[in-house]
Amino acid sequence: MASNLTILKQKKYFKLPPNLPSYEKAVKSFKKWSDFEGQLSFFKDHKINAAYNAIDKHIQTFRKNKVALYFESESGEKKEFSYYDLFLLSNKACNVFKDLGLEKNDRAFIFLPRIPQLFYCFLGIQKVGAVAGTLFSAFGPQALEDRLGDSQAKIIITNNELKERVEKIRHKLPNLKHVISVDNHDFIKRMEKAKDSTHVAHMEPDDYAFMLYTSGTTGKPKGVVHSHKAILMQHLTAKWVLDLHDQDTYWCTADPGWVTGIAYEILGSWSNGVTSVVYEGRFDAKKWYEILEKYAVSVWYTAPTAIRMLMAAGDDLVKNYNLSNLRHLCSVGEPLNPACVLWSQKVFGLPFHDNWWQTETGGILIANYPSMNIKPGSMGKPIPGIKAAIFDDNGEKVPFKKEGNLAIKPNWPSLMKTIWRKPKKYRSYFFFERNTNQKWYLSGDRAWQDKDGYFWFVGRADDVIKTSGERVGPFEVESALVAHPSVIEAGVIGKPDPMRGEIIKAFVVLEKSHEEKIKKSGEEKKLIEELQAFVKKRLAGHAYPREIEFIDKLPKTRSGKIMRRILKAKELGLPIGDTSTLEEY
Ligand code: 6R9
Repeated sequence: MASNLTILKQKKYFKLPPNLPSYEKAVKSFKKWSDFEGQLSFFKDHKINAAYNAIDKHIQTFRKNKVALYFESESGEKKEFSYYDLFLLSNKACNVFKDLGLEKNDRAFIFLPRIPQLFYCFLGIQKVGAVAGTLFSAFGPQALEDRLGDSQAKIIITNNELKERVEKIRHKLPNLKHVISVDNHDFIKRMEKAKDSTHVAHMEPDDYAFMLYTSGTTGKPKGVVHSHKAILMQHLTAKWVLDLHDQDTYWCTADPGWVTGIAYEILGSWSNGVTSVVYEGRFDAKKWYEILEKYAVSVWYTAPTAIRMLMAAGDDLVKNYNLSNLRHLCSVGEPLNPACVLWSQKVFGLPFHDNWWQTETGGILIANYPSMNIKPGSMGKPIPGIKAAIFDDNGEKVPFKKEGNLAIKPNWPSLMKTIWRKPKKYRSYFFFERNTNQKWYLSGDRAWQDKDGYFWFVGRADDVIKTSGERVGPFEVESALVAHPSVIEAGVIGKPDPMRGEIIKAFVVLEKSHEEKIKKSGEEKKLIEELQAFVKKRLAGHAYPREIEFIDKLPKTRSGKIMRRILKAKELGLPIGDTSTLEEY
């Protein structure tokens, strides 16, 4: 458990003066977000475009020929792109998409591994004025169908390998006009022929710029939609929290299928003019240290599971590398154990700085800043301009040190604009404070605040699972399992795991004949593996249950809802709690 008493005094470890020299002063002097709009580039008609702000604005500056992207493929192939290169390539992509009939406000999705095409196609879609969406390359046909169907996407950009999964469901997607493979001769030819200048769509600040599907407790994943002006928040937080400077080489290890990859590997990072590293391959401790050393990375943004895996790889390994260029380390996605912060202080001479946000918030909202003392285990303090507070279930603020619901005062520039085609769901994120009737955004996380103003994460208020930093809805996994002929019902929970934060555990009720067969033949293990492979293929490589237990009956409410809370309590040997709504069990 995190100790409130351990305070890590920030030595003057930074080799550059931090962009936010005094947190307190910044908080005090903050008046309104529009005071910062000068940091954005507007068109003459006061309209904007996020892609223009990420890339094009640099073309008129000394950064024109600066490296924007160092790319290394899984097989070790290296490429580099200047801001000017990305400007030209995203202009071409924009023209290709326009030619194919993509228009303002249409949705276009990218289903690619972390390769350069992903980045300039994303920017190209935004330049059209269309809504850019991303999809993890681990997604299977069901996950794709849910997202492409709900968003009524017109175009999907993929590669030859992943295309097969799209083809399987294409007949169910009447709105999908083009499946473009970046490996395909036709696309390559179109890109070659396309003009390298374009008219970048002038958008209202609140017009839609990108969308991402994310999971809740129930139902299918929901389309969280963000506006062009969200880049203001991403820009400011990349400056204040990630402390990006022109001299930096920055590595954000996130995949753009996750909001972190969009906000801090495309938009907020490039809008600060930084040189970014992108590595296509998966996690590998040796390879990661190699990348940090080879590219002389100075700012590194990663996630707790990766940090724990690096810790597990041992202190001797890291000693083989010269990582003296590292200047600032940040982490997001799950609670960062105090042990990780202390370990990084020991091996890198720098502590990891935890920060907190969500797909829905569009940018970092609570953070540990370079100029502030870290309390290991705490998420830090709200961004200047952000008001965060803890509420009880009746909408009343609770005193310091008391656990409750973490809520944020709207409207910061990157708060989601809507949930795609689900306005009711969008409204359900907000509540009114009991005594003042002020409106707040409800995060769905449980937390508490200490007397110094630091926030401490406790857990989710709902059943959403975070495994290796990925957000997974139990319902999606349950639905995938139930699609298997042997499964009658399934209940899915997040089970605490020292490495992955949580793992997915499924309790499965088998169809009678299968149950008997298994009992007789003892082929339980084989069926477990079959079910795991089934979910992986259908849903996503990361969203499969690492543990499966067969049970006779699931605990349910009288209205028939699976009570995951009870499955979890039983699994952890905890008291079951209130069972008044439980059906006879
Ligand atoms: C950016 C991102 C959001 C949920 C969030 C919370 C968990 C994120 C955290 C953290 C503890 C942190 N979370 N950062 N928990 N400490 N520093 O992660 O977005 O994928 O939408 O997940 O992740 O539970 O509500 P997203």
